[in-house]
Amino acid sequence: MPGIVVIGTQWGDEGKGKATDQLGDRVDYTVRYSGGNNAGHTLVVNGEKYALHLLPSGILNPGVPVIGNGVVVDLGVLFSEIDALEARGVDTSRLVISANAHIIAPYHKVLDKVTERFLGKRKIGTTGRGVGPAYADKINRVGIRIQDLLDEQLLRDKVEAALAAKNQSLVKIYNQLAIDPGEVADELLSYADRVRPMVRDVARELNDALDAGKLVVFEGAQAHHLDVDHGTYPYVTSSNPIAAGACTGSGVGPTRLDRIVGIAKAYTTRVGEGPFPTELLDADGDRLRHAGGEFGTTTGRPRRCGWFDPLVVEAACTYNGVTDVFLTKLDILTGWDKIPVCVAYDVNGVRVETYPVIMDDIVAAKPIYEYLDGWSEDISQARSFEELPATCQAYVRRLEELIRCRISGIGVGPGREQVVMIH
Ligand code: 2SA
Ligand code: GDP
Ligand code: MG
Repeated sequence: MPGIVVIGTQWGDEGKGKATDQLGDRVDYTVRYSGGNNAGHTLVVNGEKYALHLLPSGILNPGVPVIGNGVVVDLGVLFSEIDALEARGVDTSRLVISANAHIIAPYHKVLDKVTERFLGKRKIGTTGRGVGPAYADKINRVGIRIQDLLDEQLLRDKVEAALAAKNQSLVKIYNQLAIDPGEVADELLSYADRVRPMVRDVARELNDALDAGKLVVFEGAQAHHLDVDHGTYPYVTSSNPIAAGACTGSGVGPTRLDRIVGIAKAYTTRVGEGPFPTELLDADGDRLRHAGGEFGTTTGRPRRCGWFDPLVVEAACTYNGVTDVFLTKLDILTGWDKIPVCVAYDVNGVRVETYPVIMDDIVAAKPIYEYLDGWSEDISQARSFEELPATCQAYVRRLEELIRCRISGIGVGPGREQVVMIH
């Protein structure tokens, strides 16, 4: 089983970081392949909490942490994250970065904020980290790549070219001051000496590792329904967090992927704008938010909360070829008398049993619920499926039927050891 991908099956924050970390010491490489420091992956190891934004969760394990070409890198964030981990005694010296990864430049952060403001009520609710504008430049072929840091004149020319048109719109459309290309280039170049030893041909290194039978884990950020191609467009992130993104974002072919683990939270959350059929705007939503600590790991924004939506998760499992699902935060559902689970949508009077492709239908979808029995016992100490209360087991089995995919593991708490594996 050398190539494993871990992806989110909902709208993010399912617990991908913990699930990746869980694969543990046997992992040789952990690869981030999409997104940037918009991600927030929280891990609790020996009671210590680590919130990672850009670095792969494997940084806490002995293997090699990798930033693939599909990631956009804010160099300031990269080094402050490295320095903060080093200060806590974590060895980050094995980190490698693809020469082809793109850089989030200071002007991308400015553009992210002003374009959101400009959109007004149509805003996306981005994290404001410059991620969308950096990917836009990549696709527009005016991006700055990690390898450009190795050639000062090339970097200066590219920054100047990238800023020419942007300064026009910053001044004329967004009423902002023009940005000085020389200052931007100086700032980026100030990181060059620290970056140089980490720069690699990541695609070659990963393929060699897979040839040698090493275990490579591709750690998704965000989730299927935030994917720019398959998510609730335009309320998505500007990259491909789906499993196929592991290939484009790191340089391995689809035949190298042996297992696709879909991470699903036992209820649903979303942060940012966009449709969310099972969202609870009442006291039940508040109860889930507070029980689950549902606040953005990166921005601190309260996450929108709702009941488990199997239509959402089934679509993600199907379109990603998910082999098995890891169900997280089941412990958070302890204490409800009845737990609603959505079995279909009412879309303008029509019963719909699979996730719709037309955005208007997703917006119009009203959940039709089935009510499962809850449980009151503390399950956080359970380590086998049989130790879970009968109604809790029945909840898991019913979700498995509805998402049409095997559940292979369950999270019963934030700690590394708080898992129940199902064989
Ligand atoms: P962006 O910044 O361009 O990627 O925003 C576009 C949309 O993608 C959503 N998005 C996220 N959704 C959930 N979690 C994310 N990471 C952080 C976390 C979020 C936070 O772990 O909690 O702290 O707010 C994440 N990153 C991007 C975003 O909300 C927009 O809907
Ligand atoms: P990610 O972006 O998918 O990695 O998820 P986040 O780290 O943003 O959010 C998941 C949160 O849930 C983190 O605070 C984790 O520590 C926590 N978590 C993960 N799995 C479990 C679990 O099974 N139970 C509980 N109670 N917390 C969990
Ligand atoms: Mg997160």
